[in-house]
This record gives sequence, structure tokens and C-alpha cells, in this order.
Amino acid sequence: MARRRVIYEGKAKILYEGPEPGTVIQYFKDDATAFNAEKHDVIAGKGVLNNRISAHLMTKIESIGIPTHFIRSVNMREQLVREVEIIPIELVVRNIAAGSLCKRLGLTEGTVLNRPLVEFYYKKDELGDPLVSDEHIFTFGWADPYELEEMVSMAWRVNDYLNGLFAGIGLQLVDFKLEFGRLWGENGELYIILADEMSPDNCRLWDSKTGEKMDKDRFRFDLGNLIEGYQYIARRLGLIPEEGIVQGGNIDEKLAEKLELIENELAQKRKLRGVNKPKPGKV
Ligand code: AIR
Ligand code: ASP
Repeated sequence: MARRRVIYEGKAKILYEGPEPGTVIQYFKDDATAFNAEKHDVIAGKGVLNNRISAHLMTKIESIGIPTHFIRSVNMREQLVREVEIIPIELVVRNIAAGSLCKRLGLTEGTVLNRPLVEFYYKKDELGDPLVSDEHIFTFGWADPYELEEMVSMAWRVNDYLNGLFAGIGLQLVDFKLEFGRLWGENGELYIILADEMSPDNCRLWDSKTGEKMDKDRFRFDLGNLIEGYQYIARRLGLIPEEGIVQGGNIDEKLAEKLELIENELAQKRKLRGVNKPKPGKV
């Protein structure tokens, strides 16, 4: 196969030029980083698990009418997604206090918040993704009020939906991070769709009974065995066989290759909903 053109390489993923215009191949690496890449490791099988978990969750999210970039999985490490212009804002939704919220405000980890909290972070590695307000977002033009409103309303719906989905398999959704992208229709209309990934790399999931952490905090805080946590989530979601696909630090490639690929049929035939924004020049 001809060498593919790399569009972008991030900490955990590589984006390659896709087979058709407007598409991109998203490749999931085994790299794990934390605290702005201060901490780095390569963990066999992480990319395969995240590719699968993200494909599944994006398809589920699409099924409740939220447009996502995910089209279909291509193989165990790659998925076909729509090419979008990433909005440089990370939306974090929190249900339970943990991580940087506890550090910043002195809250006790595990405190259930009175209402879900939506926060904005400016996506800028050099600055360590600082917390910003909507005023910063508008002042610096990272997104406009119409776009932000659309993003926040989608984030609330994703939160409600995923809370229920995870509660049903004995996991508590503590918090998660979303990224969105812009897409333009044939007549220049703007669409905002969910992009990036939805995996234990960017959410916190605790076992509902024991409180055990199953997500990337295992790596961030050296709690041990990241892969076991990710496999536990994938197993509960029905995405891998009971015996798992990684044993003793080695991925069972044959078994992983045999897992059926995930298709987001709705994304392929969906009619997008434009952002409710007045057209420039029209009053
Ligand atoms: N997150 C934020 N930036 C990168 C990531 N992955 C996710 C974390 C956590 C949530 O956003 O994985 O689920 C809040 O992170 P923090 O560190 O602000 O408490
Ligand atoms: N992924 C980010 C980093 O590498 C932040 C994190 O997940 O802690 O720094």
C-alpha cells in the first residue's frame, strides 16, 4: 500500500488523509501521556481498546441524534471519520468532583455535584490547556455564541445519555472531555459535530459498587494496570470476549483482528442540522 500522508500527529492518535475527500483516517496509538506529556509510556493494546470503545460510544451517541465525526471502523487500530475543523475548546462535563476540580477548589474527591458542571479549556498544549470562560472564547474568537450554545447543549445530552448507559453496566461516569469540529454544507451552512474520541483516555469511570477507578487515572497516578481497567470497560460494553484481548502485556492480534468492525450507519445517511445562526449580511 502507498504511504499515506500524515495530516496531524497528536499524543495518542495520528490522522492520515482519508480515502475520499472530506474524510480522515484516525489511528489510535498505544502511547499514554499525562500532565501535558510530562509522563509518557507505551502500553500494548491501549490503542485497540480505545479505537473500539470510541467507535461504539460515538455510534451510540449518534443514535440519539447527536452528529459525530465517526463513520466506521477500518481495522483494529483505525477508524474512518469526517474531516472537520477542530474548535480549540475542550468541554469538560463533571458529575462528581475529581481531578483538577478538586485541586483548584479544594473539594473532596467523590463529592456529587448539585448539578452537572460544564467547563471550557483552551486547547493549547504549550499553555497546559488552561481553564477559560465563555468571555475568553468570544473575545479571542475561538468560537462564537451560536457555536458555543450548540456545543454546550450537545454536551448536556451526551452527559445524560452516557450516565444512563454506564450506570446500566455498573460504572459511574464521573467526568469527561469533548471536542467538537466545524463542517460546512454545500450552501456554506455551518454544522457542529462531535469529534476526537470518547474513551477512558478522556473520561473518568468508577465501579459503582467498589469505587475502583477504571480509566486513565490508573496511569496518571500510578494506580497500576491501565489495560485491565480499559478491558473491564470494553467487556462490560460487550466489545471484547471475556478472556480479553491483552494478556500479560501482549495483545492477541489474531483475536483482535477477528472482532467485528463497527459501522455508524446513521452518520452515513444523516441529514445534518445547521447551527441556528443568522447568515452574514442578513438582518
Ligand atoms: N481530559 C481533560 N483534558 C484531557 C483529558 N483527557 C479529561 C480527563 C477527565 C476530565 O477531562 O480525562 O475525564 C477532567 O480532567 P481534569 O484533569 O481537568 O480533572
Ligand atoms: N492527555 C493530556 C496529556 O497528555 C492530559 C491528560 O490526560 O492528563 O497531558
